[in-house]
Amino acid sequence: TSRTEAAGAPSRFHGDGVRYKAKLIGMDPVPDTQGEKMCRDSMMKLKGLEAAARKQGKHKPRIWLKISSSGLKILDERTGILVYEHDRNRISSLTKDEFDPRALAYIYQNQDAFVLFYIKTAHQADPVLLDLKEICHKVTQETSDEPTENQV
Ligand code: I3P
Repeated sequence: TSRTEAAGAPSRFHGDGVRYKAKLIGMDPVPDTQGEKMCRDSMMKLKGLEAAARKQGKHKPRIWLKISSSGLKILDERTGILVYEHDRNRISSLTKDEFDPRALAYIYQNQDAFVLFYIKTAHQADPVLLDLKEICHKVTQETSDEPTENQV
């Protein structure tokens, strides 16, 4: 018998975790960790910048998203170089793009600064969002419940 994910074992996120192909639409400093309108405005601004860049023949950087139990890593697709490492404890405001089923955004807190990361996934954004929700949700569980060290 195998322990399934349905039984609560987050095994797919162990070690390197799961990997998705994506592109980085852009990043934007924001004033807070959350705010629906703030996120929407920021995403709209970045979409505008993306369109302007495309008119100049520029392409969005291609990346790998690696989602593991520690958080999210953004790697350059071609070189594999780690570009950003985002601790799951500092990720907030996971946002679905209501106009684009292949896009998502989140806010990362670094010291006193907050930055919105806007990402275009190669396929549907939903499974990626669910994975991100899952690893970020563990934070809430672990801080509010008893330690779960024996969980495999
Ligand atoms: C491309 C097309 C792709 C887009 C790509 C564009 O334009 O819109 O869908 O990739 O963006 O260049 P064209 O059809 O004129 O070649 P995404 O769907 O992933 O955004 P990119 O150049 O930033 O990769």
